[in-house]
Amino acid sequence: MSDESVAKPLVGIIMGSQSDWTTMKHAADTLSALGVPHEVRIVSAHRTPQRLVEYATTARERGLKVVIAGAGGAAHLPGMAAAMTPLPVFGVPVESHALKGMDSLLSIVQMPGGVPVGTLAIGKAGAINAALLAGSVIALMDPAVAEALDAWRARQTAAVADIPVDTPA
Ligand code: RP5
Repeated sequence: MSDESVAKPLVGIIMGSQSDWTTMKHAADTLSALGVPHEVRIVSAHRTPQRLVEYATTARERGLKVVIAGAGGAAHLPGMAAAMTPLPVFGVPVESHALKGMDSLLSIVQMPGGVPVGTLAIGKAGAINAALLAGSVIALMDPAVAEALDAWRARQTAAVADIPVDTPA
């Protein structure tokens, strides 16, 4: 289930740039694997500030339950989104070229008390985990998603070998 064409989206994935999509696609793919309807948008805190205002201030009334926001560099998107919606916001620091995502991480994680952003790891792992956390929130009210999450974890466990093997250098 990939987008709003199938069901009303419960999770909104936003990102600051097209260049963030290779990272944020992992969040979308993970939500699809869990059967969580979601939407994906490019919303830049700096380049499209009015689009961000519109998106964040209408997110709850449009039926979204969680927002996942990915950005890199001076990554204000998750924090600004959190400032304008009461929904849980999970922030994904995208790996920047100059500083390898440390700038993104620190920009997202150091929110002032009172405006929370649940900050994940830099890059792909953070995008996947943001989607799993969003899935956990949706699972509180949707038994099918709870079952999908259990199955996802069981598959992950089953995929771990007992003994390591040599791999080509
Ligand atoms: C941020 O600036 C975006 O989230 C992106 O990670 C970074 C670079 O954007 P581009 O210059 O590649 O569009 O706003």
